[in-house]
Amino acid sequence: MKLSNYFLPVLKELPKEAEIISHTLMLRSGMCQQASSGIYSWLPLGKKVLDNIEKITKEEMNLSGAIEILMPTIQSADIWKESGRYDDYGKEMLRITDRNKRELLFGPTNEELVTDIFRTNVKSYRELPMNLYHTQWKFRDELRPRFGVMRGREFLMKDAYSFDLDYINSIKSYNKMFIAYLKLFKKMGLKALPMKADTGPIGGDLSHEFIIISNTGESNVYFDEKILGLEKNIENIDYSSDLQKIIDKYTSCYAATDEKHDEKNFNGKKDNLIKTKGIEVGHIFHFGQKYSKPMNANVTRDDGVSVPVFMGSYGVGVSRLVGAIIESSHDEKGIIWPKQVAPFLFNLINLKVGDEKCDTICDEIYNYFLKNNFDILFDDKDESPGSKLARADLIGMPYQIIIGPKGVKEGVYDIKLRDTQEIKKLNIEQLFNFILNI
Ligand code: P5A
Repeated sequence: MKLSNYFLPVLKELPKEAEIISHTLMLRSGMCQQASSGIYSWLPLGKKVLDNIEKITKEEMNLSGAIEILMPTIQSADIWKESGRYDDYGKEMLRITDRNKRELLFGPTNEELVTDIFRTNVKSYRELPMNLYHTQWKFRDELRPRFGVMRGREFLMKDAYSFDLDYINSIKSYNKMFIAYLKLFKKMGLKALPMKADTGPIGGDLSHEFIIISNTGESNVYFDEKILGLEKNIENIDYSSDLQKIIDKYTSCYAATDEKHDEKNFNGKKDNLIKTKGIEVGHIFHFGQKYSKPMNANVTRDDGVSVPVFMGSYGVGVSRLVGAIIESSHDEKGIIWPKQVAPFLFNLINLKVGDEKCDTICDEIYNYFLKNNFDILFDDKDESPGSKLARADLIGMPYQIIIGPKGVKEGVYDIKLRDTQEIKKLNIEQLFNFILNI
């Protein structure tokens, strides 16, 4: 993609409305724009990151055996009245009446709707276990939308819902999602720690939040530092192995959010208890028959008896993650994208547009990328080298290929690694090899 043909509305000034660095950097690098309080339009760079996060989440859901569906954003109030949550949800729920005076709502979550889909279609224990998921926009009329996409009113969530015949099997499904979450956050280049959490309006007897440690996080968290060293090779864990053993390692290590924290339950060395702040990027729940009972989502057992299914639900904050990743990966110059979610891996920068030799070599490199199907952002704008380099650091692609008259003369080109600032000097052949080996 040539920058001259792209839409990257970078801001020169510091946006006044931003309170935290990720919000500032998202606005400055032209990733998103506020449409109204807590509601954002996603501009091309932001949309690419959102898609990358969604893709990683989907891939792991599919590997875990979950099946993708797509439910609508608008739901009927009737099913929420059946579950009993219509009144409980209060002012956070955006309620709508259509032209026929039917009560609708913009879904804040989908337990009721997925239970309705399940009960209409599944009648026998033979079809279990089942896990249905989708990635869809939610609306919660938050009292204090803030920090940009981190606490929005409209936000993108991946939500999965498990269905099992009994308690024991539903815990197995919960465990599977527990592992899937550890894996998918790692695939995004993040360390998310599972912590005992409050179940809030979703309900149930068991829940874990997945927390990224960050000073700007809204949650106070407490954990035994041992948890940081657990399961270093989580990506190698097979879903068919004994997951309970791994879960036990985590749950026996103290880690709790504010609501669940009780110093009496921490029996490690006092110095090992870390008190800090974090960002909740995922939350998993086990709530058994809370929805299936009132909504009559029953299956027949092998002895012919009909029983309400056991359920859990599992959420990843896809749009929140865009901000959360920036919170945990930036410096004073701008964003440092982890490779796994970067909008482009490479940023090719022509420092002297109009110089015949610089233009020729840049075209050669750019065409090489196109030929090999690599995504690259090519800064071909006729601007000062200083502002081009500052913009490259701000938007934060992992590799900058910097082409200027001096390098062209010597036949060596600079590749700058955004995270360490290291500069490699490579000739054209070495450069092409470097690209192919990433
Ligand atoms: C789990 C899936 C649920 O809604 N029902 C379906 C369950 N859980 S949750 O904890 O309420 O939300 C799941 C994740 O969504 C993100 N999130 C938000 N992101 C941005 N702005 C918000 N206002 C917001 N609220 C929740 C969080 O990452 C949360 O873990």
